[in-house]
Formats: sequence, structure tokens, C-alpha cells
Amino acid sequence: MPYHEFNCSKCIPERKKHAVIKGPGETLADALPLGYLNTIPGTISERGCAYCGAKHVIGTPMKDVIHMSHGPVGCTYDTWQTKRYISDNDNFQIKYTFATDMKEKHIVFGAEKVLKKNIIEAFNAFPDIKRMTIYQTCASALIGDDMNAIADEVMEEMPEVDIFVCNSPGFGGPSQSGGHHKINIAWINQKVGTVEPKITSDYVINYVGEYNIQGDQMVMLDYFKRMGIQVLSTFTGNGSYDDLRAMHKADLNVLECARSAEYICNELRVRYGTPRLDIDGFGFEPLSASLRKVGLFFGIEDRAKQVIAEETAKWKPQLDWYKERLRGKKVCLWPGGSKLWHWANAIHEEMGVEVVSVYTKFGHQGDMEKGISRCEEGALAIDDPNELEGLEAMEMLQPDIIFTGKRPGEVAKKVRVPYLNAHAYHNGPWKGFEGWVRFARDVYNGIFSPIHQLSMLDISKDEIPTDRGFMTQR
Ligand code: CFM
Repeated sequence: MPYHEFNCSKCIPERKKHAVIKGPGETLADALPLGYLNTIPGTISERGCAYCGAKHVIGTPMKDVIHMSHGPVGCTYDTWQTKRYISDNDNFQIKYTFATDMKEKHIVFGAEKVLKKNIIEAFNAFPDIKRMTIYQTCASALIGDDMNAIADEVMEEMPEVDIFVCNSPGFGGPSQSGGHHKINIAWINQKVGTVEPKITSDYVINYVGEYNIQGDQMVMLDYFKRMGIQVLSTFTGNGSYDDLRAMHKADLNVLECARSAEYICNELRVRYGTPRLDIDGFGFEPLSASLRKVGLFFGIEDRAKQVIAEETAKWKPQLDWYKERLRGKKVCLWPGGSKLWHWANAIHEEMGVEVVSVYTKFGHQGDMEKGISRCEEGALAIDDPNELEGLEAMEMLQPDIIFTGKRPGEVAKKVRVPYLNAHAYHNGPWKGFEGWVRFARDVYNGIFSPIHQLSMLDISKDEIPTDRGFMTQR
């Protein structure tokens, strides 16, 4: 049986089918954990909610927009300090955060009036910004405020503004993934097709499922531009609201994070006949293959080859320097969603590290399928892990470094495992050829930095341990 049972989760028998170890000669059919199910009562999940998936992952990277949460002020928590989807308009979208600040009286008497007042106040406070997205939260969904009606009212009174309504309350799915789906569909239903763009090239794409973490989008845009491609819109990192209204006019949707944004690509294919091409901006080989595929689609493969040759010549020697030093280091890839399969074999092959575990907090079974198929034998794959399982896995696998989020990352530090931020990166961007070198440098610094060696000291014993401390050394 390939399922892996954690000692700490023996009291939650349903957890057993959520982890597997990839055994020798096993097919994916033997070794696929359950996924995208409701969190099991009793396990402390680290997932986000469907509001978070809609607003904080996909909505807010749109740059020229007032992003207003219709709910309690705490719902706006994720902003400058946790999100790093920068933009070239001085980061307006993460510098300012807006909420209607619902209180008990609004729950009792309704909050439509306060929503309208807030919308107008926000537009007046930022007269240069004429676009707004309003997000439903659990509170406003439960009391049934008609946000669409309020948005229509304001747009009638202020014809120069445009408002997008996202009805994705926190309970709208088992995790943030439910919110990804809702906002994808809401955007195509409400906004795509309402602006006609200026076409400046014979090769026009939408760049989809790209969130410009620490500048990823800007690095990739440079390659597309050098190939003579017009990037009509980016869904949504550093993306402009009105550009995204014109998504219907692209020749091709180039899709990066399929987990969060395949829905809109699939709809664009059904409604407008635009083909979808899945690509990968991480890793020299996957990225080169991706640029070649895009080139091939338009019959400009030679231009792709030129970009690849230039970039590889410039950056490959540096990557190889790190590979030599990182060979055999053990890595846990523990992001939220799709990065486990974007990275698994790419870091193994191009940085020489061993991926001993992958996990996903909200990925679907298809993400696990891709992730596990790209892992080596013996890798431990976990769906929707809880904190104790993470600790047990680290004790069992003794990784040299883990990629994860801030919360599990702090837990890892306590057991003296260095961590890198899989979500917001350390010294990104990590996409593109230069980004991949930065990625390798972060891994190298994470493992070899003297400060981490110091953290291995067990001051309670006043001695220097000969190997990594872990829990037994405390
Ligand atoms: Fe896609 Fe993302 Fe991810 Fe995701 Fe995320 Fe993210 Fe992530 Mo954090 S859209 S699935 S919901 S690649 S915010 S930019 S890093 S968990 S693996």
C-alpha cells in the first residue's frame, strides 16, 4: 500500500489517504493522494479561504484598481507585508487597502448604503484611479447585500468609472482554489469583450496565470517583446484592468499557473476560440521549451531560439556553479498549489538537489499527478498537510532546506531547517533565466549561510552539534 500514515494523525484515520510515498515501480494510479476535498475536522489545515483565493491571489495583482473588500476590516490583512506582486505604477494595488469595515449594526441593518458611500469616497480620494473591484466576504454574503446593484448604481452616477464585482465569500469552496474559479468566471462574464484594444503586432497573446511575484512578469515580458510578440494583457500580475477587458482579442492564451487560471483560458477557448498553450517560466529547459512552443505557434521559432541562446550563454555558467555545490542536497517542496510541479524535476535536474517531499495545500489531484510524476522514487507527497505532519516529515526526511510559506517556515526554523519563501520568494524574481540563477543562489545561501550554521547551535547544551540539530538535540 503506497499510502503513508503519519503517527501524529493516527487519531484522524481519514488523513491516511492524503499522503503517499512514491514507491519503486509504482504507477500514479497506485500512488495518488486524495485532493481538493473539504478539510477533515480535527486536522489544523493551513489553507486559505475562497475569498482569499479570489482577492488576494488573483484580484489584487491588477495594478490600476481600487480593491475594496465589502466586509470586516480584518479581511484585508494580506497586503504589502505578505504579498509581493509588484507593479510598474508604484505598487498602488498593494500600497493601499480598502474595506467597508462592516460592524455588527451593518449585519443587523444591512450594509449596502455603507458600501455605496465607501465606493464614492475611495474614488474621490484617488481621482486618478477610475477602476474598482469590490469583493464579497462571508459577512456581506450572509446578509445578502446586493453588491451588483450598488455597483450599477454608482456606474450610472459616475459614468467615468468602471466596477467589477467579485462574489466569492470565504466559504465558497474547500480552499482558496474555489475562489480562483469564481473570479476567473466572473471576470469573463462581466468584463471580457467590453474594450477593443489596439493591435500592434501579428503575434498577440494574453499571458495568463502569472502574478508578477517580485517581478516575474517583467522578466518574461522582456522575452516576449524580443520575439516581437504583443502581450495584450497579463492575468493578472502587473496587469491593467482595461487591458484585461480586451482579452478576447488575443491569438493565443499563454498559461503559466494552470491551477489558478485554466478556467478563464478554457472559457476563452469555448467563447472566442482562442487556443491555450501551457508554459513554464521556471528552469532553463522548461522555459526554453516554452519559448520555442510559443515561437512555433506563430512560426517565429528562430526568434525564440535567439533569445534562448543569448540568455543561456549569459546565465548558464552561474547556474552550473551553484549546481556543483548543491548536488545531493535534500529539499522539501511545500508550496500552496502548482509550484510543486513547476519546480520538482526542474530543480532536480538543473540544480542537482533531491526533492524528498512535495505537498500542496489546495491543489487538485491533477496537480499531485503532475508533481508526483516529476519526483524521484521515495518522495513523500502530502495533500493539505497539518503542522504536526510537517514536523514529523521533517524529522523523518532531514531536509537541508524547505520551500514553503511564512507560517510553516517559522515552524521549520524552530527545528533548525532553513526555509525559503515559496510564495513571495526571498531574492526574486525567480522566473526567467536570470531568475533561475537567483533561485539557485537563494538555495545556496539558505543552506550554506554562516547564520544558519549558527542557528544549529544548541545553547542549552552549550555545545556545537556535529550534524543538524533537529528535535532530538533540543
Ligand atoms: Fe498558482 Fe500562484 Fe501557486 Fe496559486 Fe498561491 Fe502564489 Fe502558491 Mo502562494 S496562483 S497555485 S494560490 S502559482 S499565492 S502566485 S505562491 S500558494 S503555488
